[in-house]
Amino acid sequence: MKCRKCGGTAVLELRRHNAAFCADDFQEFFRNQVREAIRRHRMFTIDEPVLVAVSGGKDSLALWDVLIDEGYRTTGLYLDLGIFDYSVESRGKCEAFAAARGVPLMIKRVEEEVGAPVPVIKQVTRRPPCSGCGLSKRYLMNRAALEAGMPVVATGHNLDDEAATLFGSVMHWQMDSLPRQSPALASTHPKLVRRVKPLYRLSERETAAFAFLRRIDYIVDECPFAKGATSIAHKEILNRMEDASPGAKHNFLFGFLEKARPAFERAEAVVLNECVRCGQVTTGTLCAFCKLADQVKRSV
Ligand code: Q46
Ligand code: ZN
Repeated sequence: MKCRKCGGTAVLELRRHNAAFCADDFQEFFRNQVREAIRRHRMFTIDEPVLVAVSGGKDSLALWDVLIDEGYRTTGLYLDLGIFDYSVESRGKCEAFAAARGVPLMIKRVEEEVGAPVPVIKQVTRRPPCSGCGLSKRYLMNRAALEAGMPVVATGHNLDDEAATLFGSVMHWQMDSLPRQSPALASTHPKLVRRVKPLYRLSERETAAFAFLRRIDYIVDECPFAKGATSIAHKEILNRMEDASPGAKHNFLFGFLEKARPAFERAEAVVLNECVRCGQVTTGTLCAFCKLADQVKRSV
């Protein structure tokens, strides 16, 4: 196998691009995909500070690595979910990465912010752990960015994540999630920062290869609650389709973004209010995060 760029020995074959690359040219390919994502969706400019949400996994640390090397002014945000050893280890990876690269890392503990860690929230709400966890993460990312005066939060969602989310939304025809499925969500309220996903053009396998080649020390174990998640089942289905027909995932996601998504955008915009308690954005009067915190407070 030869590198498409330089003709040297290739280390990675990308079937969906019908190409193979050597280590150096693969890294350049990877960076180019991130640059293209940022440019195409006007995610942020070189003058804007970017809050990078990091979990300690390969995707978010690979993203942070690229953005630092591209010269962006980044701050990491690690949300400590209080999920046993997984959180202890993943926090350690983020702290070590930030220290080695000399970049600031902000840490917020869900236990402090909501009143209990994710495993307790799961018990209190009797809902799947990812439900309270996801809600808390979205809320805290936005609030942390606002408080720090940063206009944008970048997350490490990759092509596989995005395709699996889209698959799940389509399976249940979730009409409110479909228009929000985008690599870049604009700020629609002064208290909502932009949310962007600069890795949406890159597969999980590609971010793993990049993290390996860059010698990024990341947490390999998944969150223990990820096991039963439907998103994993959706990823498996999509992987089988990808094996049979390379590019299937890409076509599914990009076809939606380019052709179908506009049709799902709601005619009338949702009215956004400020939560009477915390002032963050909600469609009601008390936001879902404050309701969750109340529920936790009553039970622990
Ligand atoms: S951390 Fe939280 Fe994920 Fe764990 S509990 Fe679910 S949402 S799986 S990305
Ligand atoms: Zn609130």
